Amino acid sequence: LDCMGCNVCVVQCPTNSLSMAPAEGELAQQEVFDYCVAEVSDKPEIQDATVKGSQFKQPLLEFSGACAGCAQTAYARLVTQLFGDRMYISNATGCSSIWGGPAATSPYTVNKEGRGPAWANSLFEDNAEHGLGMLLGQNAVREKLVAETEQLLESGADDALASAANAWLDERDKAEESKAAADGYVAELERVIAQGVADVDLAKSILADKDYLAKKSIWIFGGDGWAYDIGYGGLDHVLASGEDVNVFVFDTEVYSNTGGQASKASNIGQVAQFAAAGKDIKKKSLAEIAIAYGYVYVAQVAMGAKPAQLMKAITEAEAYPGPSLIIGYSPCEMHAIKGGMANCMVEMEKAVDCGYWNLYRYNPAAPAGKKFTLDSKEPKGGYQEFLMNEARYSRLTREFPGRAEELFEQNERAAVDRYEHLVKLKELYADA
Ligand SMILES: Cc1ncc(C[n+]2csc(CCOP(=O)(O)OP(=O)(O)O)c2C)c(N)n1
Repeated sequence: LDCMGCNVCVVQCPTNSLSMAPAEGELAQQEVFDYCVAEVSDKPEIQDATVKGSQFKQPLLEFSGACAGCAQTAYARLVTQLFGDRMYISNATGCSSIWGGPAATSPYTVNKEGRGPAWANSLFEDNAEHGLGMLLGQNAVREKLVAETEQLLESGADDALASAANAWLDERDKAEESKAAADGYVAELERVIAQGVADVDLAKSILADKDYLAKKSIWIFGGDGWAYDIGYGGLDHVLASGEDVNVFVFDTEVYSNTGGQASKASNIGQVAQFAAAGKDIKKKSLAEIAIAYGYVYVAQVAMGAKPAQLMKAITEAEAYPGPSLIIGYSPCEMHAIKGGMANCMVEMEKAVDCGYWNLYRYNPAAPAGKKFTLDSKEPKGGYQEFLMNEARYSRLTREFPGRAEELFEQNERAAVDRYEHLVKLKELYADA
């Protein structure tokens, strides 16, 4: 009933098993669907962080008001499948704050235990700082919980409480282990309060903050206008802080939500507002600026091109105990792709194949010689065809044909240089 009709599932299905049909004829299926949602249990044994295994996990982002075929929601949904039950999201103003927080309803939801992403939007210009604040606030509460737990142990806890409290102290910074340890500790706290067999006031005070016992996953979401331009100073500050936050940039190469203004992520020859005759300077390499810190996890990904690389990037970023930045290529309505947004994922693959977009990961936690991985292959050609497949470029050939030829050539040359540069980086980091 909530299908947007984008057709992406039909285009992407590896076994061509799907087709679109008018909803009216399918309503009899609704009962089956409702039964499945309510009654079919989770199957943890087939769930993992692979492309396939992740899709057996419950998405905690459901029906948003995004444009049909939007790439942003596909990325965000996947992140909620992996970490949604312990996830905090700080969302920059932009498309993702509009489809992510339409106010009257919320597309973010909870699992059967009532756990789901906690979400808030501050401002366009201070989203990274807002996300860092979410982490620092939690750290303060958790430090208080540690101090109170130590006090509780000193004040005389029975064996069962002491073992649950110590288990939580030991496991509290491990994502999965801390969940079970927190549940065990909460059960013991409730028992000693009911039986009056420990410092009840202290136990109640710990229980009041029980939501903070399990380790959380902090995510900072936003578009390229936020990350490359208006929120950049704050983003840089937060990445430099060394704190354990994860940033996901939905890179549509344009300010999508306000009608398509050029950003520093826009590319040469791309037509956008404030670049009506095609942008004449190249895209900023936000990823490389972040890599220069040396202690920031950085990845460039494109779901439709190499989903396995995307899975690695998301899991490595989340596991890295410092700041992480993932930049996801996000085809958008604004690109006016031939055939429409049903081709969203196909277009990502084309972008990577021709070298318009490159896939790589920089992992500070990897051993020396293995920190930088170039995940995309040498470009296969077809660069100009790729540009001509999108009206954000092709329209320039009608409006300013001479300039179009010149700028598109520059765009391709910049891509060739960029790939050569990435190969050099690979060699450089192989020795570092
Ligand atoms: C300081 C400030 N300037 C401008 C705006 C208006 N504004 C809201 S969203 C947005 C565009 C966001 O673009 P981007 O970050 O690329 O995200 P997208 O919509 O493309 O996902 C703008 C300009 C604002 N909210 N605050």
